[in-house]
Amino acid sequence: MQRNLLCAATIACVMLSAISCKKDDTATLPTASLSATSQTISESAGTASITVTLPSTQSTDVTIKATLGGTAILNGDYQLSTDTTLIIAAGSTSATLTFEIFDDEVVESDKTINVSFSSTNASLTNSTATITITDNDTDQSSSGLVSELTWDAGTLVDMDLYLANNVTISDDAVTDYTLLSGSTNNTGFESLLLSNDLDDADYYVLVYFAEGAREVTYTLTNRADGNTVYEDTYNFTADEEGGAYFYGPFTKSGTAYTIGKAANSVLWDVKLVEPHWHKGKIAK
Ligand SMILES: [Ca+2]
Ligand SMILES: [Ca+2]
Ligand SMILES: [Ca+2]
Repeated sequence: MQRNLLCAATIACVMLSAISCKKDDTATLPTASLSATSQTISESAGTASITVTLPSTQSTDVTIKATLGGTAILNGDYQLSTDTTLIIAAGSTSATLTFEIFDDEVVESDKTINVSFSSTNASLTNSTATITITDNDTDQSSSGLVSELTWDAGTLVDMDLYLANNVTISDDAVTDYTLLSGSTNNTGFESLLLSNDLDDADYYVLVYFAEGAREVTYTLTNRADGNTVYEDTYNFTADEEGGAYFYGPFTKSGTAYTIGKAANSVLWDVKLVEPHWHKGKIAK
């Protein structure tokens, strides 16, 4: 009986102690706040940032994790300049999450970066923030056929667009071509104009996989007179780096464009990868 009473008293003490400790832990969590929960910037802004601030310094590091979402494409529309795990070091009161915003030539809708913050050793006055990126590009489709190249989120890749004519295809391989122009952003999406001013002829758009180390799902959108006329995706593997895909022909007649050799023909007639690429006239 005495033993049972002792056990019951011990259990009660442990429970009280646990409750007491829990209360103390909660009470000591510092409260962090965000510098901006909603901001709107232009695509040309260069950078954007969100700072997490504590009201006073702490004796230990405070860790805040940021999780990204939204319609903006990581490493397409923007890239991270800092890690998504923010550490407010002991003795400091703030840490900043910074983004580089890519200023491409693609006409697109406004996009958002949604950031959710969480922490196991701080409480947050606001746990979400949104950065809205407004587009700054002008539709050129009245001047010709516009091809735009975008891709999925993932590690950074560099893909470029080129325009070629005098393309010679033999046994499903490109043996010669003349390069006319190119759009070569190192970061961000690409846009190319097949101008109404060019001679009537057959043209090809080249998607060149310049640099990257992952499979890429890309979308090539061609627009004439503001309408989408072709759109598709393809998985571009890392071992195809340095290769190009020829899409076409785009047969130009005045301001009208016919895509593919005939109705229902496949848009990409030729898939060109190294070493064939170096038979061409591009010096990268
Ligand atoms: Ca732009
Ligand atoms: Ca744009
Ligand atoms: Ca590029």
